[in-house]
Amino acid sequence: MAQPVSVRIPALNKDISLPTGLFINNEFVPSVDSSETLECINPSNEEVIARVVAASPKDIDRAVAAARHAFNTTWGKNCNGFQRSRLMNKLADLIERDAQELAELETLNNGKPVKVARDFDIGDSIQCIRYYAGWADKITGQTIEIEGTVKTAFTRHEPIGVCGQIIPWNYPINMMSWKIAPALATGCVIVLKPSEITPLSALKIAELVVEAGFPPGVVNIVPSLGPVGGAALAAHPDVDKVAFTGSTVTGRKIMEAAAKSNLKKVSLELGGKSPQLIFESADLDQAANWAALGICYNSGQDCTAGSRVYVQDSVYDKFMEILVSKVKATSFGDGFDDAVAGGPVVSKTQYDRVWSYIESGKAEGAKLVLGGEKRPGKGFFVDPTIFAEIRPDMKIVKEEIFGPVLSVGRFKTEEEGIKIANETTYGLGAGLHSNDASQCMRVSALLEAGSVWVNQYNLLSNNVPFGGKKQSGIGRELGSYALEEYTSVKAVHWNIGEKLE
Ligand code: TXE
Repeated sequence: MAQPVSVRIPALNKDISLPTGLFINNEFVPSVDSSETLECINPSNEEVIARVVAASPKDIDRAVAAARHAFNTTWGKNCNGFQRSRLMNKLADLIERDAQELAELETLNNGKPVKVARDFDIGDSIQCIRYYAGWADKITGQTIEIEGTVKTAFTRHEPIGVCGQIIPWNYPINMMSWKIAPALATGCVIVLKPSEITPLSALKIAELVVEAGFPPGVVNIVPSLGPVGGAALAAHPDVDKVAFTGSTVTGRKIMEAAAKSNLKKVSLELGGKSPQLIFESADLDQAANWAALGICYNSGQDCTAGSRVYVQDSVYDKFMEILVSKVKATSFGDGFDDAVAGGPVVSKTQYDRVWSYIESGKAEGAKLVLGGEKRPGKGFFVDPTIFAEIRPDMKIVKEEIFGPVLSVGRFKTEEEGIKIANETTYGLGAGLHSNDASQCMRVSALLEAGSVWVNQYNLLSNNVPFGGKKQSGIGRELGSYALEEYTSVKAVHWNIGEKLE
C-alpha cells in the first residue's frame, strides 16, 4: 500500500491528495518487507484521517543507502552553498504558497488551531528554512598561523554526512524545519522519522521537496514506530549523526544505541519542567499573561512549557487572582473554530497520561484551583488546570506532564526563589518577571536552563540558539550554533617550506 488518499481540508473546502508511502529517493514507495501501517487520528473527534506506510528496519536501510548515494554524488561536497541555498529558498516559497493547506492538515492530525499552525508553526518554519538558506554559502573555517612562511594550517567545516532525524508530534512541521534546515545548509543528507502519531504534514512537504528540485535521496522521510524505525536509525552503522527531539527516556536509548553502534554524533532536545519566578516588583498583569501563555500554549505540549510558577509571598494572592482569571479565559476546542486558543492534546495516550497526573495531584494533596474536570463527548480535550499549595516531592511538581497543568508555589527571598526554580533534573527553559534590572541580570545568570526569558516567556527566534542543560539535552538547535551539530571540522596542516633532513 503506497497509494495517495484523498483528505478533506475543511476551511479551504476542498479534497487534497495525500501521499501515504515512504518517501525515499524522491518517490513514495511501499515497504520492502512489511504491511504495517500507522493510523492517523484527528484528536478533536477521534476519527481516522488516513493510514500511512510504516517503515521497517529494512526500509530504514534503504533510505540510508539512498541518502549515502546522494551525499556521494549530488549533494555533500558535490553541491555548492549557492545551489543549496537556492533550493532551500525554493522549498520555503512552496511551503509559503501551500501554508493554508498544510496548516489545515496539521490541525487535522495534531489538533492545534489552524491560525496557530499557519501563522506560528508554518510561518516560523518558512523563516527557519530561509535563515539557514542564508547560511549555506557562508560556511567557513579558519586559517591558522603556525610558523610564518614555513607552515600553515586551515580548517574545513565539512558536512557530517547522513543524518537520522527523529521528531515528535507537538510541532510536526516546525520540528521538521528545525532539523532539516541546518542539515541541508551544511550539505548533509537526511533520513527523517516523523512521529508515528503525526506523519501527514511531513509527507505532504515531501512532495514540495521534489517540486523544489532537490536531487533524489537528499531528503528521505520514513514514518515508523519509534522502537522500530527510530531505533533502527539510531543504531544504524552508516548514519553519521542522529538528532532527536522527544522524551528524556527515549533520548537515553538513542544515546545508548549510538554508543553501541558506530559512536555517531548525537544531539538531543528533551523534556523540561520549566520554572517562572514572579518577583514583587513585576508588572503582575503582564507576568500573568506570560504565565498563562507558558502553560496554555500548544495545550501545554511544549518542551519549555512553564509548568512551575513560583510567586514572591508579598504579591502571591494578588497575582493568583489575575492568573486564574486569565487562564480561565483561555478556551480550548476544535482547531477549526477560530475562537479557540488551543486544541485537544494529541492522542488518547497523552490524554490518559495527562489525566493520570491530574489525579495524582489531587491524591497527593495539592490544592486544585482551576480545572481538573473531564469534559463529556469526543475528543482528547483537557481544560487548563492549576494546582497550588504544592510540595517539591509531588509528581506534578517533579515530572514533565506535557499538558495544560500548572503547579504554583511561593517563595520569600530571591535566593529561595532561585533555589526552588533549580530544584529539577531538567534545564530547558526558565522565566523571571521583575522590574529591577539588576535582579533580572543576577537571576538570569543563576537559573540553570538553556534559555532564560526575562519579562516574557517562550518566545524563540530562528537566529538565537535553543537547547537544554542537565537532563534536557545535548547540543543546540537554531542560530549559527546548530551548524556545529551538522559539520565536522577537519584540520589541514600544510608544509610550505620545511625540509626534513
Ligand atoms: O515521546 P517519545 P512520546 C515527552 C512528553 C511526553 C512524553 C512521551 O513528556 O508526555 O515525552 O511522549 C520516537 N528509538 N515529550 O512517547 O517516545 C517516536 O517515534 C528511537 C517531550 O511521544 O520520546 C517519536 O518520533 N526513536 C518532547 C519520538 O521518538 C524512538 C516531545 C518522540 O517520542 C524510540 C515529545 C526509540 N526506542 C514528547 N521510541 C519535547 N522535548 O518536545 C520512540 N521514538
